[in-house]
Amino acid sequence: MASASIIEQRDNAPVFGNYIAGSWKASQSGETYENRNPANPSELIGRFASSAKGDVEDAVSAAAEAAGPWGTTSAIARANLLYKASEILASRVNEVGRDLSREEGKTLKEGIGETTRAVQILRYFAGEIQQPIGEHYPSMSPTTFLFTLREPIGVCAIITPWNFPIAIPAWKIVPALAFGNTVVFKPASLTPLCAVHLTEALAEAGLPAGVLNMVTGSASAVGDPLVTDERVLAVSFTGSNSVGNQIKKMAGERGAKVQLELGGKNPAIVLADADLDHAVTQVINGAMMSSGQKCTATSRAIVDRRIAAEVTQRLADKVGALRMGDPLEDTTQIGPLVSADAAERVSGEIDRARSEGVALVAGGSKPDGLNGGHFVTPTLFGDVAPDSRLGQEELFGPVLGVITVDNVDEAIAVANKVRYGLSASIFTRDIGKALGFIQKIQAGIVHVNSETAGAEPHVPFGGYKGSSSYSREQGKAAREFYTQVKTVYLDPPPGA
Ligand code: UN1
Repeated sequence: MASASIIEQRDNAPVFGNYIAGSWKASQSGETYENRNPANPSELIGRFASSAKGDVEDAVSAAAEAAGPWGTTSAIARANLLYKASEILASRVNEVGRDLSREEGKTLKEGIGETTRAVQILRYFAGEIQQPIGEHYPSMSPTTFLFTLREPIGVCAIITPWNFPIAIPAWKIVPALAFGNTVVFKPASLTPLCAVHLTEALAEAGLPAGVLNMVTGSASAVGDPLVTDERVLAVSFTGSNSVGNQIKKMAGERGAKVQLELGGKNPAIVLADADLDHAVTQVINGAMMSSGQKCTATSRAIVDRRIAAEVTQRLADKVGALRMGDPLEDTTQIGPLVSADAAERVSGEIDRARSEGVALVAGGSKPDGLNGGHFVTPTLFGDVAPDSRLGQEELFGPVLGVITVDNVDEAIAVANKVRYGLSASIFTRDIGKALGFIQKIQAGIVHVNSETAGAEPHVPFGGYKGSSSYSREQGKAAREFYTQVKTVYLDPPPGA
């Protein structure tokens, strides 16, 4: 870690500042909050600025001031800078991946993998920004040169969740900057260290002061003043539906452009002709990796009745064999949940399902030992009713429910009967059934014979129905959100 972001050492732990107008500084109040390792809460990772309205105003002022010059910088210069940031971050992948694992709790392998994804996003947009940014049209008039341009919007607010603490900030911030916008970044308060790493890589690559500003703190103290500031013209948010809907109201009401990525209740359909070994492995990966804390996680296995007993047994064997422990250990497959609150909430949902009589097949017990970390045992429920709470509500934890159906049509109907529509999988060897599923499933991301989670950086990402706000992120889709179109009618002066 370069030391610029550390503004002091207190009781042997670093204190990190906000990044505003090109410098790292304490919050105006000087207050900080603690960031602890969820696998071992006695480990204090650091203290971070507890910011409020005044800090947000400073950050927005800096971003507003930088917007003009940055928006007119050559795209090639912006591309070079992003590429340089990719190289800086690439040189730190192991260190940043480890910090990701320490503050979020996913395994080291996943932490390094996610950091590598952020590097890839920087590389991608360094190239993408060099692609055409307009179109040339024929005109009704033979002398008119009629074309479009894409221009930046201005100051963007980027509000990100803790579950992908470097990839999601990267896939929002990098295209925002690439297309000439300036940014005020409010990372999740549970994972500010990854936000610092990303901000540092961009700052060290030579980003001019004010182009990217990072303000840490709580949703109410930082998020609210940010989304209501009239100078913020676009807001991109990933997180819960309840917060997303508030943001939509607050920012949408005053005319800002708003992009929301929200929850999921993602199904994996397993048909009787599927390769069961493969299907079961993929379903478990989709449900349990990162302790199920992905909006793309599989939370419903919708299984053909003829193979339901066998699939449930195989899933149970795999769930029971998952090695839970310190995410920094090589052998660990499942780390803790991100916080005590998260672990308590998910355990509460498991207890509630049990008390409602849902069949517990594996897990469900409370782990002990493990340094007092916020662990929840991977859990499998059988015979889940599609309309029950477990069949409908996003749990955001290592919990999978098996739903039994009679045929592929019923499977798709059940899969669609939730308010979400982010990702969905089907496991089958039957091309006709796979094609039918692709056509009928209400989901923004569709997998045939692979797990519901995962997102390559160069293709659109987003959901149907309550999972998203119709806009898409990443790849070419990102430019739709981070630019506005200007249509130009260029005519020669009379007589020319
Ligand atoms: C992935 O599945 O790798 O918050 C990415 C989330 C999603 C990103 C998922 N927006 O979980």
